[in-house]
Amino acid sequence: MEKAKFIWMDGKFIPWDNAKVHILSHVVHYGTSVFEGIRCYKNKKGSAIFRLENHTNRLFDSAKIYRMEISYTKEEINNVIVETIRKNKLDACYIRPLVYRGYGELGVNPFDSPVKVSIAVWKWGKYLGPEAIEKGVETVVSTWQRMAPNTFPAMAKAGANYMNSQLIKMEAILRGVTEGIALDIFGYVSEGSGENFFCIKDGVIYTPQLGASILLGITRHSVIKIARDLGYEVKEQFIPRELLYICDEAFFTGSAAEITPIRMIDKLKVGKGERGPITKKLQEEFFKITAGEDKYNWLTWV
Ligand code: PPE
Repeated sequence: MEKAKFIWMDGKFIPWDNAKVHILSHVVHYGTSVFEGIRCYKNKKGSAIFRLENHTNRLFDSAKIYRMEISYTKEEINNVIVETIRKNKLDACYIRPLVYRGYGELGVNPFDSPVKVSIAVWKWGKYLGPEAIEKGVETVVSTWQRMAPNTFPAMAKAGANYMNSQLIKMEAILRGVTEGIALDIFGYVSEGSGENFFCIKDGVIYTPQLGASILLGITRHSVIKIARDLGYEVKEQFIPRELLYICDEAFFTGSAAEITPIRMIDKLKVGKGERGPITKKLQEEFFKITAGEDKYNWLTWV
């Protein structure tokens, strides 16, 4: 990864190479963390963070589920994020706020380990490869499913959830493709290892609903809003696996992935095997906003 200069840790800016935690920190042993991934875009008007408040709200929600009390307000976190970007003199970057249990006691009980906060920023290019946004990616349906309801809460963006994501991602790579599409334990489509999933059939846009073991993505929400405002019908519902094989278009959404078309699923072409027209239209509208046309008030200027 490309280093930046400073990482904010519990109130102080620490030089990148010194930003360390103790090996006996609770998080290292038990995955005790919640985090966010946010993009800051450079455009003609300056540098703009995409949907900062929504990300901070989700960070606090994730922390609440895991009973981690953050000793800063949302407003303070938002301000520190802006300050961290400025301090690193970055314009376009990826932002990673992390809340975790640090060094205190070991043993599963987390309550005796302090809740710590860090904010890092760095340059991050296209998540699924440099050509993915135009050409799309090849995928497989993963043999690994997303976590069952009432096991790991999917709505919390918790570090430990990403062990499941890693199984999905490793399998995809070993099967020679970019990303895996995971089903939920009932066999319905859920999401990618680090992205939400959408597909389009006969002009209708489908995406798995809340409860399908998905992270409630902020890009997902943005795309649903953009699509409905363009006049498309968007259905949040159970998606049977076979829709993957007969849909006209499909794409992933995420802060890192933005809107990435899917051109192949299980060696079958999605539509013509290239980015579809509605996907392209949604990308155009999305990137207009990140380029500074802030019609929904989604940008925070650095
Ligand atoms: N599902 C999962 C499992 C997920 O990790 C992400 C984001 C999304 C959906 C989309 O959510 P949103 O970013 O709010 O639209 N994944 C983050 C981390 C990726 C990583 O490799 O790290 C991200 O995109 O920042």
